[in-house]
Amino acid sequence: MKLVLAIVNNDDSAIVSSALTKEGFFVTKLSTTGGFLMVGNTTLLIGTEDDRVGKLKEILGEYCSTRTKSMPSTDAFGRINGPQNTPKNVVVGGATYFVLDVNEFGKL
Ligand code: 2BA
Repeated sequence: MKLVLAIVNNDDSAIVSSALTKEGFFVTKLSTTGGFLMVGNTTLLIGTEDDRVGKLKEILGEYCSTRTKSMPSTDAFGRINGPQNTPKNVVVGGATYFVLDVNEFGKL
């Protein structure tokens, strides 16, 4: 069994969660914040069988699109990011995911 952590854009989280549950995946949504842009995103926790990870990634790819976001003027520690008044953009997502081995899974 695997635990997939998928960090997705807030705007995609509802549609991707519905698509996952419709395909029989069990999903937990966490409200999270990216450390770089310091804006909200959504982390999905999905426990699933090894042979379903491919299908899961397919759904993430289908429903999570990339976006260009403006960089904040200061970083997570309040330091100034480059010269002031110089707008910088970064490409964010689709989905960033981690696949972890699960030692034990249960429901009591
Ligand atoms: P943020 O940390 O807010 O990062 C937003 C975007 O800013 C990133 O998009 C990337 O394009 C850029 N970025 C982040 N850190 C950077 C750095 N140290 N130097 C230069 N550019 C940087 P994504 O890579 O698509 O990441 C989207 C969100 O996924 C991130 O939001 C973070 O919440 C999460 N994430 C991405 N990689 C991660 C990792 N290795 N570990 C934990 N969380 C990660």
